[in-house]
Amino acid sequence: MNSAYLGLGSNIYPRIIYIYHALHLIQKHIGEIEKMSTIYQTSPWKMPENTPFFYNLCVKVKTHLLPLQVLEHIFFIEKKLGRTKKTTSYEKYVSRTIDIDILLFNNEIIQEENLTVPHPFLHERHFVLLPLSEIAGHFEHPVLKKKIKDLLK
Ligand code: PH2
Ligand code: MG
Ligand code: MG
Repeated sequence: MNSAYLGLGSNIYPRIIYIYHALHLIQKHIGEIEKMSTIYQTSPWKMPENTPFFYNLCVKVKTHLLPLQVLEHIFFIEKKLGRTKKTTSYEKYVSRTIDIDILLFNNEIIQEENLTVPHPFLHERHFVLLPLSEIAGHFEHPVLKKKIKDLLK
């Protein structure tokens, strides 16, 4: 059994509805949600002025799936919840109904064409570290070799 830590974010209204819908689909298609953080309202990070505020949270999911299979289900869920535009490297971030990111997958370090785990910006983002520290504070970041709660400081 694998442990996947996922980060969720929404900044298109009704944000809470998109988040609950996503949680339901994660349970149905990826696996049991074992832990869930507080849902925080956060200011948009590296996005244009006047971008609506986000709701962000993190969950721990128990899954039999492999990382790339989890990613496939995430794409399916994001699409089902009306996510239209994916950010690409040459674009700025855009508002979204739902974004689900794989933050950590067991202790694994993964470098695939379309998937990097741990998430490459995890340690830079307060909106990820704050909820993640609630459910994985003592988890050691497999690359940086520091606990999540210490990365938050
Ligand atoms: N996601 C981004 C870029 N900026 N800012 C906040 N507050 N929350 C997010 O989830 C977020 C962001 C790219 O995925
Ligand atoms: Mg994201
Ligand atoms: Mg994403």
